[in-house]
Amino acid sequence: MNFNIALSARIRKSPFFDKTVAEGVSLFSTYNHMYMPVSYGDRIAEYWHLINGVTMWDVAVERQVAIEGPDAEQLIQYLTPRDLKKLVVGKGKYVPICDCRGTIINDPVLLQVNQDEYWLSIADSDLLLWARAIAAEKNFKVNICEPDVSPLAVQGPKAEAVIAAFAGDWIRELGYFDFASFELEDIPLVIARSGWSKQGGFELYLCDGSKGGRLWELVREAGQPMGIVPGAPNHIERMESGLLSMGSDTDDWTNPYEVNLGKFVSLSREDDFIGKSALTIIKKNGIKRRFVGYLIAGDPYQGSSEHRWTVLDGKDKAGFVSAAAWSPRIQSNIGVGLIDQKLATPGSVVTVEGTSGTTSATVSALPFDIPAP
Ligand code: THG
Repeated sequence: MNFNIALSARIRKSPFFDKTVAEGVSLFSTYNHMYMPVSYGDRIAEYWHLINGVTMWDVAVERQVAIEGPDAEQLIQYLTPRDLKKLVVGKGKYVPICDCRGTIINDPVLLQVNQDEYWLSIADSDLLLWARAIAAEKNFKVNICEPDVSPLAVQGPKAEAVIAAFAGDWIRELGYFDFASFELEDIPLVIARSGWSKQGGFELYLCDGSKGGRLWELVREAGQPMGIVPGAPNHIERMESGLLSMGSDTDDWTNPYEVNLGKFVSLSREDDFIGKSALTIIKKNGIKRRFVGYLIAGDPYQGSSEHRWTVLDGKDKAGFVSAAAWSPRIQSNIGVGLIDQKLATPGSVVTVEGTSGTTSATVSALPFDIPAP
């Protein structure tokens, strides 16, 4: 292929953009109408840094939808099937959001930052438009905006040492998904123990975009002794860990039960929420597809997951592979995707029509089993 994607004002830039360019970012995707760094040239090397060391990621594309006002809690509860009665300031929650058909339209991390103020740290869809429309139609008293907040993730087994080096040892006590405010020099941050990997780590929510460059430098310096390198959400590790990539793995009919998020749907709630009646019927009838892993035969796959690959059961279409890559720890090509429920049992053998030809694949549970090194 011999083309580029045009840089235009319509596609927004992160406060860390100039730093990522200076660091040699070589591959962008788009996400929430922004450039999103996905590699600095060697995604396998970045994978190993994430598994064994520590990496820093510009994930400012995880935009915040801030909802504040007297009806903020009510709106949030109406937006998500998850029961948030026990939510408190300082504890984050993963809150899938569905439309009235029970289709997942976003899977944000929710932070209650104050009594009447919530941030939805969103995946790639225009949740702000949805939330504003729902709030207006329901006459909820809320303000909804996209604040100047941009997450920087520090992920990997050595991430805690990096964050402690500049923020202090108190961060070691932060529980999973817990967060607190912090000032680094004069840079306002929210520090959370979270991130889109299963290797452990933190997210620094930068609350003043003009200080992005300085924050990048400070984290880079603090991480020097631990060998920090720039990286990005890693497609190999996320597949191994079974983390959902909304929009890649989901389509216009994907419900939470299909993608192993049924535990976040509380049909027993007394109050109504968007999608409740659809999800009740889906639960009663049982799901027809399931999100699974695939162990895919063939030489190490080097390409990108530009399209979904068709999965066949004999001659019949049985599902798709939404992303695939070579896993250095499993020593096989792996993929994830939705498959007919009758084939979702680990061990089922199917055919995959991949970019480089037709091959066989074995269905695997998620997360994948990682052999001991
Ligand atoms: N961090 C922040 N915002 C985000 C993401 C993030 N917004 C977009 C995207 N990622 C949202 N998607 C996910 C998907 C999975 C998880 C977090 C965000 C996740 N899941 C854990 C799991 O599946 O094991 C924990 C779920 C739980 O038990 O609560 O971490 O990464 N700020």
